[in-house]
Amino acid sequence: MNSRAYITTPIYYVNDRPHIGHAYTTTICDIWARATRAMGTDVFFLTGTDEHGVKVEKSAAARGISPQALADENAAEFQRVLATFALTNSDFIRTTEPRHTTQVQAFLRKLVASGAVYLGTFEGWYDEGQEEYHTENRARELNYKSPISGKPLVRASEQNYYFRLSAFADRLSQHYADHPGFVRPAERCNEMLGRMRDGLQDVPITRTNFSWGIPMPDAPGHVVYVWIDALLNYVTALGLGSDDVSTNGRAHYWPAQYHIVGKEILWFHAVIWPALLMALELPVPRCVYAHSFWIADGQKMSKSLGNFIDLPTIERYTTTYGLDAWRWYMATQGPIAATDSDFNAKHFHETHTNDLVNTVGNCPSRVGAMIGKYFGGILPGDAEQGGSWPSRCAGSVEKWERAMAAFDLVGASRCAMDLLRQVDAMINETEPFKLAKDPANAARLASILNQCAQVVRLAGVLLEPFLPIKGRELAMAFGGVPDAGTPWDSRRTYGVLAEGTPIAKVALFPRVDRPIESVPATPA
Ligand code: ME8
Repeated sequence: MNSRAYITTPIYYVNDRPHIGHAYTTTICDIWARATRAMGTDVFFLTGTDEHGVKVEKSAAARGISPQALADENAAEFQRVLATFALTNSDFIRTTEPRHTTQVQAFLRKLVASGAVYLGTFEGWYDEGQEEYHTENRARELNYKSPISGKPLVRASEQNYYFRLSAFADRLSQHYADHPGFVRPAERCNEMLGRMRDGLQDVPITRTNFSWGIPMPDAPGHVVYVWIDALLNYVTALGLGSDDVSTNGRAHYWPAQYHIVGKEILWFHAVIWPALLMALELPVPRCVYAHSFWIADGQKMSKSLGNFIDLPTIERYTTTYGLDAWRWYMATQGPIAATDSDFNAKHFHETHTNDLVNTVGNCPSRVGAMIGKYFGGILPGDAEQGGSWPSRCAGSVEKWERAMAAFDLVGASRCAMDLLRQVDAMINETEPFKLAKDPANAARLASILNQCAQVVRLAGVLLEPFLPIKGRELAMAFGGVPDAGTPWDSRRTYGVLAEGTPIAKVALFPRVDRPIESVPATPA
């Protein structure tokens, strides 16, 4: 892992209220950011809001307010969500901020100057809801309907500025060939390669039919297409590449290690964005990672069905189960791979009970209770020096580190859980409560409980990015929280708890009696 890393979420549209999808992507980025920071990397984690475009203009008009007022209102709502979910983003960018708009204009001037952007006429199949054009082939594949809203694609033509995407076909293919992990998961990469084989057409990047956007420099009446404006957020936030804007000392974070996006916006990130960067002579991101979708009780979530898991619904879960349980469900049961995940109250409840109550909660509580009972809450010494644990733990930690680096959050979570399950197994096999009956076993008992405590502490370190609140409670109970500056090398190692360390009993995850009843969301 590099000494610094940059991870981004998509910037969310302000014409919509935050829902599980936004909370999901931001939460998985947060887990990665926390884990990667813990490993000693300087992480810049960016999220924000996408505030321009005809959809925002229309939603604002429908409410009789200005687009800026709508953007302000909903951007505030998105920022409130970050606070509620304890997300550790380094910055929040809004595309209506001058630091963004002036740099977007500077980038467009460069693109015009280099010939990558030109004025021309375009005709194609347009998805009005998504503000996206499709090629003839793709439109046919889609049955001339929007894959998102199901509404018919319309034939549209405009005189516009175009980005010469076609000129980058070879360089893009070469990049994919040279960097097999550029787009992940592999299923999504193949999908992009397939679509690229259909041919790349130049992309209109300005609009003249509305005004809520960044004015195209030196082209009165043209505003920058919202997608081009939006993609550039990833570099404007770092103050990158523009001569007219003073740098903000963040340029060294580029290129991004991970752009995490939903699969529906992968084309923009995996094809148009790298081509734009090539045109701007900037390095391309290392990995664009596209997760799949949450669906709700077996049904696609959609605005028209009104079944989005919205903030009030999410808050019922965080109030009942706690924020960490929410994060755990997002990270371990979510659509991080190529298939969609069903959000379901019963499944949430079972995951909470099995993983958190019965394992993450129960194991440390057992260990703490026995150290309390047999050693007065003070960690006894271990004459066996950990037995096989130090090497087993080192193996698990390495696996966790590799999984995290690869954005395999599920794999990383399993490494931590496995350690706790192994502790449970050791307790079940060695039966310390029986050993305790005979003083002749005192040394063996001390070793077992010392080893259990060491592993529990270590598992807590590996769990903390997922469960920041409970992870901290666990660390407090098992030896106290190390200084924020404690190097990863010592935190990741078996056996750092010294004999004599106070160990407290903890009850991290109280049982919840029954699942939350699924309340059908009220139609929007
Ligand atoms: O597309 N399951 O913004 P957006 C999981 N502004 N994730 C979901 C989801 C679901 N059911 N629904 C949405 C935009 N998401 C543009 C992006 S980036 C330069 C511009 C998540 O508000 C997922 O990350 O529609 C998806 O890509 C994103 O929300 C779309 O958010």
